[in-house]
Amino acid sequence: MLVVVTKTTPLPPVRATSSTARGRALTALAAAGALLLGGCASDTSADAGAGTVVSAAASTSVEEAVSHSGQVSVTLTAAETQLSYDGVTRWAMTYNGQATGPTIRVHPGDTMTITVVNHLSKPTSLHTHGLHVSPDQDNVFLTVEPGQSRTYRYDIPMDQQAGTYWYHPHVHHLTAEQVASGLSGAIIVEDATDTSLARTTTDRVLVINDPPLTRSNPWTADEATTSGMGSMMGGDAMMGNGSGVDMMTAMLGRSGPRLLTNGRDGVALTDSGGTLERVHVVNATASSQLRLAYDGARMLRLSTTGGRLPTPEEVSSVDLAPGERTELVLVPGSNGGALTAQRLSNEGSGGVVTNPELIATVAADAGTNVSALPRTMKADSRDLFASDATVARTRTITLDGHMNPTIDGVPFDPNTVNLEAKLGTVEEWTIVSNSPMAHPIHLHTWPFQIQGQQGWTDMVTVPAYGTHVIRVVFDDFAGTTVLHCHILDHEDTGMMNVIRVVA
Ligand SMILES: [Cu+2]
Repeated sequence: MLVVVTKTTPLPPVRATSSTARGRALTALAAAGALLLGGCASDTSADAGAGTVVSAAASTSVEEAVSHSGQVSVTLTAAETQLSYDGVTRWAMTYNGQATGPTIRVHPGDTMTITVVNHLSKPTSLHTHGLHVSPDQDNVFLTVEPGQSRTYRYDIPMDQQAGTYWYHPHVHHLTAEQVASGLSGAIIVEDATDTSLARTTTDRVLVINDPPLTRSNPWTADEATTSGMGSMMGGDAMMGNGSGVDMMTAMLGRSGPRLLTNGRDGVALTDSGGTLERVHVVNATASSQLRLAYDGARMLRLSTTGGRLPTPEEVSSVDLAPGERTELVLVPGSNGGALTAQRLSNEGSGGVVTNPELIATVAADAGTNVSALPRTMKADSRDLFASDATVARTRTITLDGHMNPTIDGVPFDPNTVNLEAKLGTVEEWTIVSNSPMAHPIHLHTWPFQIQGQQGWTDMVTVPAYGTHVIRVVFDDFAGTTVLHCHILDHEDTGMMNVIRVVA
């Protein structure tokens, strides 16, 4: 089996300098009080444990595994690690010792093989978020025990939409901790449109998370109450489920002091050689709704969370729930440009809770020739809401609860099937929220469409006391998997149901 791992073009960390775009952006952000640098890491020798100490140079780029002759094989070794950060180090859980797991690039029809080696002290597992693959292959009921390994094989179907997907652990009660601590990476599915785009764009992957910036794991039981992570209101009543966070954090979802991009305080996109800057963006946070904005000349969106749009569209901002992705072209102004993100509240009617945080700067000499982009892109043109569409079944799904949110009032039990659907049918779900929080609901395996919104997705964010109608096409694969809230502390406390699709 061919294994090709190459380093991508390194993305140097951003340093404030003069009147460059990055300096301008950092100055503006610092003035807004948004640069909440960790600053709590110092000597790390006592905390290194069995982890690997990596150098700053090694942590400044994301490795890539690219499929050749229809195959790609990757090993992901999960371990606790000390990463260089802000001149010192921070504790993290990593794949292969890197702040961001390797990017895996595949095509429809490829076979992707991933071996997870678990050097953590607790079980882990793997989920390929958004991929339309068999639930028997993307099996989230399996675990990889400490000291063990497991090899997952995924047959990417020919009808897999090109776009931005990602992988992360999915062990009940442990998902929030492991994802928030850094275990994730991007999967990019490429098709003929990518071949066309590659002629005129420089392709980057930006994995955004907000991990703890502490010397050791802040979610061990005796430290949780003083970590201050994710809890805007404090509180020290511990959850009884081993999640390692207080009740308020479990309710709001855990989040770190600032957003990191590929493990750093923003990255500089400086070496495009005059081509357009194209970025695949993954919201890999455990609970943070992001609002992306850009102050350069133009921002064009090529993909929604679930695949390509038929044509590039100009946007002024893009909202990404935790777990969602997008693909953007960033056209610089005369001084370049800065891509920023604000974190939105999950409570009530939402809204901004942080000032803009820097994600990436675009150099002023990057390409500006938007007319070089393909006018039409390969996209799945099916409209599940077309007037002549056939719906086999309708159901209402209710999101309940505040401190212990659930789906249809039933906490997760891996041995109980909560919903059963028939292979080859389309269902319409009205998802009604009786909850005072927004919940980004994710369905595995089968992509869907949201009424009133364009494009495909695998996630729908239902606002507090709001309703969304979605239509799901249960094609290609029978089997059993889950739907759940992607505020991962909600998933871990039971906001997850089992769905079985039968032939
Ligand atoms: Cu939720």
